[in-house]
Amino acid sequence: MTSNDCPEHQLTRAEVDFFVENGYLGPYAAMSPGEMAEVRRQIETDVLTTDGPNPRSRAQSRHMDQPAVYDLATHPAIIDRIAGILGPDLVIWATNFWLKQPGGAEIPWHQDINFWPLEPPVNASAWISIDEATVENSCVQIIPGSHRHSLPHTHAEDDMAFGEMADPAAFDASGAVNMELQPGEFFIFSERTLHRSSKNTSDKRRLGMSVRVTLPIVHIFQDSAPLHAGHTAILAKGVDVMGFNRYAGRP
Ligand SMILES: O=C(O)CCC(=O)C(=O)O
Repeated sequence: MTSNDCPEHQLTRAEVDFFVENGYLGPYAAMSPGEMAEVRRQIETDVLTTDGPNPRSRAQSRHMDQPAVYDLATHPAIIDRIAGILGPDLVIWATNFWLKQPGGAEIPWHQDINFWPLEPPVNASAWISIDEATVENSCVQIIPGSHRHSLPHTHAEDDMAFGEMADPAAFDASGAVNMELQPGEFFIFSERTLHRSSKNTSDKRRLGMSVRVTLPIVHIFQDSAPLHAGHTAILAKGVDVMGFNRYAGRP
């Protein structure tokens, strides 16, 4: 699918400068909380309780088998804004749901690129809130400016959701920002922006989805965690003259 540029989604110079300086942008609304309530219902019935194309995880690559996920990932409010950062030719190479039930474990500070074999390492992610995400139910936090350096990662602690985390000695988290979002809102961040979410100590579920967007010139190696045999990407905008990826349309 190719989305048409909509003037209201075009980034201003000030927004691009903010992203360059801080490594994130937003929040923006892709849809209203009422519209997201309908998408949430489809995700609850068609995605969370069914097997998808990735045999390792129901949470990954559901753009391949679920129209609602494809439509959310390719939403023009998201893709047009990412085009303001990465340019006119965009590849959605992964989608991941982030379901954090009450009691759900801390996701430690990390830079996504530590886990991804993208070459060259270029990616902009959008994290879209499906439930309301607040400090109470463990919204994502980011550290502005942390995208300027690659940081060493080390073993995470046993009670954390990931096996690796950014070395706590290598960064200062005192300027962390809470990305509190209403359902249907999203923010954009780079492949190196440090982010985390705390343990969900509330009694409210927190569900979001990340859309991972790169360029046709980037090789996405097949052992990357979200990928699997038969994985297909989405040419979300523009053209791909490189031919590295397998693409599929709306399922
Ligand atoms: O949802 C979370 O708590 C973590 C999200 C994340 O790590 C990501 O989108 O890369």
